Amino acid sequence: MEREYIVYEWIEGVAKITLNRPDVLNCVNRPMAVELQSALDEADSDESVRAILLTGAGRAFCAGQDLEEAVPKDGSEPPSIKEIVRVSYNPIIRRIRKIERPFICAVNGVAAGAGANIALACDFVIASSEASFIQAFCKIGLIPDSGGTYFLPRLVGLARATAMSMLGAKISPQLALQYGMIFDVVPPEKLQEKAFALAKHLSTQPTVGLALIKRALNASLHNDLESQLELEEKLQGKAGLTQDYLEGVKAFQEKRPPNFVGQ
Ligand code: T3D
Repeated sequence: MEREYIVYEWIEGVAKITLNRPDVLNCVNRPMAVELQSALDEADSDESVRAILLTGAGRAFCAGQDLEEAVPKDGSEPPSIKEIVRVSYNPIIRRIRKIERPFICAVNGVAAGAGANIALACDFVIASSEASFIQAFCKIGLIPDSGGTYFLPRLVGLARATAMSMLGAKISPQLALQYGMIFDVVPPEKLQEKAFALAKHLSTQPTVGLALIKRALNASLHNDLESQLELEEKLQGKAGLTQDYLEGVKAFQEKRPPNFVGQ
């Protein structure tokens, strides 16, 4: 698929996906949402992709929904907001959680509205020290979508999730780190290097094992202990059948670094 608003690159086993509408802070219009969904599908269907890195071009990560598209200035009929959420955002969030590869989000600048919540749905969020997170929805009469009302309270607790959602304040990456919302904060000039190094590292790890960890952690967000213990038993059984498990144990016994093949 030809893509205008998304750059897709395969780099040493890592699919790097860049949101690319820098003039409007990478805000998401319908074509961009379609292209992002197709880029995620391309990464998912490529077995040589063992980690996925998401970032933004220019000074922002993503300013959420394109408000020019949501409410056209020329007075033409706006698309239904419910429909935008259904066809643009929900499929992106589902893919980020269901695609069983580690997702690393390099938040290079402001992440607002759906842009913030696309980042928070990823497995690792590394932010530039000049980035920010804004649950901007309340400022225009909307509610956090793109999984915001699901992930935020689980990441930071109900009190902080409520404050962020109802006040829409700009959250610094340092505060986000302190709250447990993100994984790391790095200087802006180091962001892409550090995020790629993490993605590259993950791409050399036991890919099936990491996929099963993601599946177990997804389920833990709603399971009780008994169900989770049963799931762990089942998934550990699968992990123990992989080539990489045998290689990991063998490498340990032979006192050498493992060579994981991702199977
Ligand atoms: O249909 C639906 O609405 C349902 C889906 C909802 C999901 C959502 O994401 S709702 C939330 C939508 N996003 C926002 O409300 C954020 C809007 N943007 C901002 O508040 C600010 O731009 C930022 C705080 C993110 C950054 O501020 P600043 O001062 O660094 O930049 P700026 O000057 O405001 O923006 C630069 C340009 O990007 C500017 O265009 P211009 O004046 O240079 O031609 C601005 O209009 C444009 N831009 C930024 N965000 C959006 C946008 N254009 C359209 N839509 C945007 N979301």
